[in-house]
Amino acid sequence: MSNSNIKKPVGPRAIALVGPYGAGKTSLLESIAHMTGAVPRKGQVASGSSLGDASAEARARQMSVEVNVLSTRFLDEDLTFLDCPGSIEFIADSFGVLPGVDAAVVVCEPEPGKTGMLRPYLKALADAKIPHFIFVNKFDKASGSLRGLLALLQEESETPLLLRQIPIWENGLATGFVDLALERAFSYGASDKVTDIADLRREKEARFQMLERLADYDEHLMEELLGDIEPDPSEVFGDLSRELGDALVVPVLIGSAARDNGVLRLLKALRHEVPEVSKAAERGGIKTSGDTVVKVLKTFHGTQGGKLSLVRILSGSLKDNQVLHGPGGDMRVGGICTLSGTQQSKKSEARTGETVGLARLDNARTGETLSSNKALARAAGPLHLPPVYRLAIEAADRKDEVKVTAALAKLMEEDPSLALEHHPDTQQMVLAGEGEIHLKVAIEKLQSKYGLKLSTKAPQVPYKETIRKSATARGRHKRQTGGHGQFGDVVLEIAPTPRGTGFAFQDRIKGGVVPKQWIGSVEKGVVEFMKHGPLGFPVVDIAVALTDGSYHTVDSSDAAFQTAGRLAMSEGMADCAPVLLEPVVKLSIHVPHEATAKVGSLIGTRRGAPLGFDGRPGWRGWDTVWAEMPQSEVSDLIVDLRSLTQGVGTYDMEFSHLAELSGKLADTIVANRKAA
Ligand SMILES: Nc1nc2c(ncn2[C@@H]2O[C@H](COP(=O)(O)OP(=O)(O)OP(=O)(O)O)[C@@H](O)[C@H]2O)c(=O)[nH]1
Ligand SMILES: [Mg+2]
Repeated sequence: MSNSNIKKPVGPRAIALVGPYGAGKTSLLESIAHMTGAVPRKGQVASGSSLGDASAEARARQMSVEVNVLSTRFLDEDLTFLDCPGSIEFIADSFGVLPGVDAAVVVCEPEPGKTGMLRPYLKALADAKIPHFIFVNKFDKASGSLRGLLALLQEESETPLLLRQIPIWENGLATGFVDLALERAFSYGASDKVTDIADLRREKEARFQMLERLADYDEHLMEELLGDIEPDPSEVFGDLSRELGDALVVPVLIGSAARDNGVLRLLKALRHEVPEVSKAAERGGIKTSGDTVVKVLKTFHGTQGGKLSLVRILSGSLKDNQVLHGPGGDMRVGGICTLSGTQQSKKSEARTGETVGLARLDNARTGETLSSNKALARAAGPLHLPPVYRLAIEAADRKDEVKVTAALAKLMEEDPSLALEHHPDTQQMVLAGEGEIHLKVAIEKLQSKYGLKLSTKAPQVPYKETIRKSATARGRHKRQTGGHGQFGDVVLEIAPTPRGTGFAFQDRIKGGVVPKQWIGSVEKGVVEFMKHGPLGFPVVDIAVALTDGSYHTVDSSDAAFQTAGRLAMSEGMADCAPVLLEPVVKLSIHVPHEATAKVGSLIGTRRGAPLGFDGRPGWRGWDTVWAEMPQSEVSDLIVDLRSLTQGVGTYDMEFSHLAELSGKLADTIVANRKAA
């Protein structure tokens, strides 16, 4: 083969392993650790012995719940792998890591029914023009045609796929593969040993297709193909790295992480073809210069309170104790380390391209760009990941409340897709995030890391109430106790107003029967009453007029008129035909087109009203369905939506309006409120 395979070592590179849940990313990380000598013995996810997923929460579920880091050396180069969790509920970690890597490997299974799960990852990578491969893992279990799978994968990728390898089948099992760029066959087994290409015709055909695709972006190669001229290997390898580097094509490789099959070839492809860090810097709008520029990819909080920021050095170098400027302020680096699983190796400096942990960057947040040059510091971009699941939380022990708030702040720093919401009506503290497991893991971490226990329940829906009829009522407050008495007397007219008008108070007193200085007191009493109407909920959309009353020169007071106002309301509202109001939200539901009809029926079963649908902009083969739905029906909507869509369906929501609710459902809500 030509000397195109012999290349000068380049600077340290960072590669993300992303892709759907359970595809084998952490197993691939393990295989890479094993093959590059980073671990003495290969571990397994299933037996809880893998380098990644070391936390109690990950081990218990045998799934990744946050990014695993492995810095290792392959031949003469430094590579850092960032193994991201695949569950859609933890996708924030992938979004955090991707802006700082040189390339990503999208790991998937050879299952035609699961290709739709790749879309969120392929879309994010294509949008950001991040070079990426697809590694079809679990090929030890593959059957059926790779071509068929490729066609389905292509539907999920805006960027053309480029099949780099074809399997060698024996008795329905893949026993090796032909690398179409090298034109060599490898049989699976210890380090993929070279064998003969058995089916030359099939190889030639597949190779020609690969070259044709490359030639789409290389006129010279196209001319050669048209003229039946065999291109020089250096031209082919040159195109492979250039077109990967510009994210024009997505090379597809196959293998099995569990058996180390195809992993060596993957490593070699990464080594030869992944661009240097300057390309990632350029994507982030950073000109390489002497200035130190780092991107924060992830934030970890240790049990001992130590904060570690995982950063990629996009430009310049870094020394311990160096000062970095960030949007949150200046900070001094309080320790540098390389990471390999849970192991941290301290060092005093790091160079361009390295991915390292930095201690004590108190003012740094995930997504930010920090620099030695103040002018280059940048805030984190927005995370476009609306919460879709919520739980009301409470410290199991009341005296832990302050600690819980502090610990939650740390969890939210580690994971920007977690949020804490406080609703003024319900007075609940609500944890919002990407799904049930996401929140469960957060709550378990609170216990395992900080020893704090929480109790959880479904959040209350902020119902309100209003009235359907008008009424007039008198409130007379009179008390004679020893010295000073209390006296206030008012007549109120209560009337319904149109939806959304809130509350209006009118003073129609004539002849000073209620003196000016007590009018405000009456209104205060009315407002106080409105916090809990006859059904138990805040009252809205009413007008109250103060029409009459009387006072006492000695005994009348602010407090007495407030009480009188409250009394009149309590009398009058009962006669006003109170009715429950439930919040209705407007949903934009995003799903693959195949699921659109099913979403229509889902909306129906949840008392929703469909408002139409259209293609989702920028998402080929997806629709956005608009609907109105009572907020109470949305609480676990994501669960159904995901089961209809291989987990990729999602929604945005915004408050729309309050709608009257009566009948059995309303009676139950009111009864539950009274019992609470
Ligand atoms: N047969 C077979 N099984 C594999 C292979 N690679 C991984 N697995 C199994 O697939 C399961 C999931 O593997 P993981 O490595 O945890 O997958 P992951 O992509 O990291 O999963 P998440 O991080 O939860 O998204 C485990 O039970 C692995 O043993 C493979 O090459 N062949
Ligand atoms: Mg994993």
